[in-house]
Amino acid sequence: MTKPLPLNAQQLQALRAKVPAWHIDDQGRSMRRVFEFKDFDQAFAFMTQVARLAQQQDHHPHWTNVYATVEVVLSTHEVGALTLRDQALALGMDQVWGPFNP
Ligand code: H2B
Repeated sequence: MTKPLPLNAQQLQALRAKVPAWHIDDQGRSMRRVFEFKDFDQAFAFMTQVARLAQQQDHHPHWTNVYATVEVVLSTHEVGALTLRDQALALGMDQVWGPFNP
């Protein structure tokens, strides 16, 4: 796979509009979202679905799970910045989240 490009300022603005629930750092290096579930079972079911998506996209989240909370940080390690790969994974995660939203 060819090396992806960091998102430029205009692309970062567009990304903010597409995924308003995510916090994007000022330098555009990473984006973060905390997902809160009903219980551990729901949190883990979400992670299982996202894990499959990440494998399909060959792009993987940095995440932690504590009981019903999943904290996610996305960044493209290869370039040390946000790229379209992070955008695609964030959009996918927001979609997976839909039915879990209490
Ligand atoms: N995930 C993330 N978040 N950043 C990467 O740079 C990355 C990845 N690289 N998943 C991928 C896998 C790379 O190792 C493979 C070979 O494409």
